Amino acid sequence: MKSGHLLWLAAVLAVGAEAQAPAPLTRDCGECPEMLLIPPGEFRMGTRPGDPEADRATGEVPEVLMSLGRPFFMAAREITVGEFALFVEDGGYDPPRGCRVLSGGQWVEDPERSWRDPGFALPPAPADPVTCIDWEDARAYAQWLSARSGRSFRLPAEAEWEYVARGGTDFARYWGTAESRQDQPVTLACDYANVLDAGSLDLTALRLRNAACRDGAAEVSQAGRYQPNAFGAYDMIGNVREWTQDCYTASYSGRPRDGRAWTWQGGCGLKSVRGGSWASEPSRARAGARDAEPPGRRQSDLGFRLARDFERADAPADSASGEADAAPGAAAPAQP
Ligand SMILES: [Ca+2]
Repeated sequence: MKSGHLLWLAAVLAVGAEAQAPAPLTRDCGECPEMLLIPPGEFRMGTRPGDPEADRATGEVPEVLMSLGRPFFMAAREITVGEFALFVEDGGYDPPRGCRVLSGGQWVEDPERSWRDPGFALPPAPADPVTCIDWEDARAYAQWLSARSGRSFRLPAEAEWEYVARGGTDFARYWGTAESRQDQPVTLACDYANVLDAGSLDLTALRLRNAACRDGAAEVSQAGRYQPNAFGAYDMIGNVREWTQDCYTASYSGRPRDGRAWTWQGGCGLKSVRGGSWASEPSRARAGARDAEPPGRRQSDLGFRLARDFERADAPADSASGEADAAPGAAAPAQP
């Protein structure tokens, strides 16, 4: 990582995480996604009990204070069809056919659909987010990319995901509080996200509430097409739902408070899925909204993005000889 990135990190730490500025981008290999260097910080994970959109059934209420003590990297965009195709061509791995797709307003298993052909009106473009990817497919991609790049890519922890999705705000959506209620127009949504919009109802036949605006995409849209949040992350809300590392349980009680993923031995029946998609009604397209899927689920509105730790190798050579993996406090004094 460039030493300028560390100076940026030191500046962010000095003024606090509230003063959010776009995070610097780095790319670890030619095939690697652009990664944002996310500063450490505290945030409230979850939703206030009084929020009319809060879904008590998923455990997003009450909020819990999370303290992420280390910087980390989060992909600026969802992993695309083109990026995943490189893995399949090189990695000797190809997810089998069979994917849940929308048909007549219902999600149905279609044995012929796959990430190559998720059944959209138009064939998926290389720049579209990849879909019909289950949790193990996503993990296999991360392992392949790690071997290619020498860096340790992984799925984001659920807390990391929400921290980045909020972009330094505590709003339900990173574009602000205005017009964000489900029973009111959410016109800003279409500037920042591919959601279930007024133009997508005919094609999807979904009988759900929709954002009262038009985002120009009835199904998936090109990754990074809409405005990013304050960190510079695109499509954290909408486009495709995203896998996280975490096992899902409908409570935050007992969860690690330092941003680590919450998992347990023996695997888990459900994984936490975040962000909502092109097919999600407004109440599901929020930073605090939680969803859950079995790890083997492949569905045409479900994809992923990657994260990775801030590693020793990310510190410039003149500070890499210090203590263990570069903690922010140790990294800050580095000279350019
Ligand atoms: Ca849309």
